[in-house]
Amino acid sequence: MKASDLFIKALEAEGVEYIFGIPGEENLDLLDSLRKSEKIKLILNRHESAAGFMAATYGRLTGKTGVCLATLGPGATNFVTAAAYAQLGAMPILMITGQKPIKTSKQGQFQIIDVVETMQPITKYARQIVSGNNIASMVREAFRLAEEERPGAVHLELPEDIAAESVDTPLFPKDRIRRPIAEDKAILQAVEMIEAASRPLILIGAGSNRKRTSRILSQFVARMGIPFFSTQMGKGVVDERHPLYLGNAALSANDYVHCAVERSDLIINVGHDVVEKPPFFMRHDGFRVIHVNFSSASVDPVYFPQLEVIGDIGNSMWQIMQKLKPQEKWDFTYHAKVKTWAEELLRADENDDGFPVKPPHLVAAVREVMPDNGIIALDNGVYKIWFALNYPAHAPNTVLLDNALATMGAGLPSAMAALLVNPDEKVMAICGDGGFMMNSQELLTAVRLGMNLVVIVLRDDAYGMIKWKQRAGGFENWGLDYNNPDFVKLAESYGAFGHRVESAKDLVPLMSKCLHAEGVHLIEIPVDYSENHKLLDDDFVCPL
Ligand SMILES: Cc1ncc(C[n+]2csc(CCOP(=O)(O)OP(=O)(O)O)c2C)c(N)n1
Ligand SMILES: [Mg+2]
Repeated sequence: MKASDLFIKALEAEGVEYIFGIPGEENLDLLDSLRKSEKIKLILNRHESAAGFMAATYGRLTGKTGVCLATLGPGATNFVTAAAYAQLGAMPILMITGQKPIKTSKQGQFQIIDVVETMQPITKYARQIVSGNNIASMVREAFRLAEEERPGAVHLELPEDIAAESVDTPLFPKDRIRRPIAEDKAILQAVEMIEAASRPLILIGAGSNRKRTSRILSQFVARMGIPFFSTQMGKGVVDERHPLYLGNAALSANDYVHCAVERSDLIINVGHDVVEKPPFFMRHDGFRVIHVNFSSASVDPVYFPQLEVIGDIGNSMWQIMQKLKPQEKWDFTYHAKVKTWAEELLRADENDDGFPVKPPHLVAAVREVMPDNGIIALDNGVYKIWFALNYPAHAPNTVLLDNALATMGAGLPSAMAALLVNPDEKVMAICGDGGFMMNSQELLTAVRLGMNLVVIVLRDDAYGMIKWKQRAGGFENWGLDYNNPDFVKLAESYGAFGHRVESAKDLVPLMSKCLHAEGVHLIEIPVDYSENHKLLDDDFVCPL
C-alpha cells in the first residue's frame, strides 16, 4: 500500500470526519489518498490559522482529535497560533504538515524551516515521519496523546518522499482506556474539609466543560445546596439560571462575585487550571482551596490549593457526593445577598436602548434570541467580558470563548466548527471589528459550505479592549483607532447577506430573522463602549 493511503486509513480508523486545511505541493500524495476516502471530508479553508481553529473547536466540542493539514514552511507557521490555542485551551488537535523529500532533495533550503522544532514547545508531541512503516504507530500515538487529559496539540510532519513510499504495516487498534479515578483518602479528606467549612463555594472551570460532568455537578449543587460560580470557560456546565449561581469570574478580582468569594472559607474548584485567567487570587491567610481535576495543580503565586483530588472529575464529584452530608452550620445568607445585589446591578443597564448599542443591551438581546442550546462563539475583545458576566449560559459548551490563549481571529472559525458538530443548532459568531478582520476571509468558506450562520461584527472602529485598558492605566487615548470596510458590502461580495443595525430597536427582530433564515448573515452593530470603564470600577462596595 502507498504510505499516504495508509496514513488516511489510519485517520479513518481513529474516526476522523473532517480534515481542515490548505494543501501545498508537498501534500499532494496525501491529498490524493484523501480524495479516495469515503469517510473523511476535506474542508478547504482560506487561511491555515482558521483551519487550525476549526480543528481545535471540533476537538473541544467532541473530545475527538480535530485534524488539520498544511504545507511546509509558511503553511506550517500559519498553524502556530492555532497550535497554541489548542494547547493552552486543552483542545485535541493533530496538525499534519508536508515537507520536501528528506532522502534526496534538489531544492536547497527553499521554504525550509525546522517545523518540528518550531512546534515542539507548543505541542504535546511533534515528530517527523522518517519511514512509511512508522505511520500506523505514530498516528495512533499522536491521537492517544492529543485526547488524553490534559488534551492538546500534536504535530506530524509527512515528507513528500515518505508519503509516496510503499509500506506494509497493519494499523494499531484504537484502545478504550478508562480514566483513572481519585483515591479514597483524597475523597475522604475533601469530605472532611467541606463539612468543616462554614461557607464553602463551588467554582466550575474549563475542565468541567470538557467531559460530561454537567449532570453530576447539577445533582451535587441541588443536593448539597452549595452556591457556585463559573470561570469564563466553565460557563454552562450547570445552568446559570440556577438560584444558587452567583455569577462569572470574568475578571480576577473586584467582580461582584468576588464579594462572595472573599467571604468564603473554602472553594471547591472543579476543573479550573492556571491556564485560564485566574478566577480569584489566593492569599496565604485567605480561603482554602480543594483542586478537583484530571491533573494536579501547577504551583502558582496566586494558586496553591491545600488539597488535590486527582482523577476523573465527574467520578470525584460523585464519590464526594456519596459521603458528604449537608451541614446545618453552612451559612449562605451573605452569598444570597451578593447574588440579588449583583443581579440588580448587572440587569440595570439592560433596558438602555441608546444608539450606538450599549453592551448590556446587546448581551440581553442576544440571550433573548438564542434558544437554550444555541451556541455563541466569541472572538477576543472587550465584549467578551460583558458576555461572560451578563449572558447566562443555559447548557454546557453553548458559550465558546477562549480565555486561555485569548487570541483574536478564532471567533468565526470556531462558530463554523460548532455548526459542523451541531448542524441542528442555532450558531452565532460574535466578533469585534478588529478580530473579525483577522479571519474575515472564512466567510467565503462558510458560504461555500452552505452554512446557516449569523456573524455579528461589533463596530467601534478601534481595538476597543486595549483602549479600555489604556484608559484604566491612565494613558493618553492614542494609537488604537482605525477605519473599517463597509461590512454590508463586504458580506455581499462574499456571497453572504449583509445587514446594519440602525437603532437598538432593530436588534432583536433583525437577529431573530437572520437566525431563522438560510445562509450566512453578517450583522454590523455599532457599539458604544463609553461605559466600559464600569467593568473595572473597583470602587463599588460589597454589600454588608
Ligand atoms: C492575535 C491577537 N493580537 C492581539 C491581541 C491583543 N488584543 C486583545 S483584544 C484586542 C482588541 C480587539 O479589538 P476588536 O476585535 O475590535 O474588539 P473590541 O474590543 O474593539 O470590541 C487586541 C489588540 C490578541 N489578543 N490577539
Ligand atoms: Mg473594535
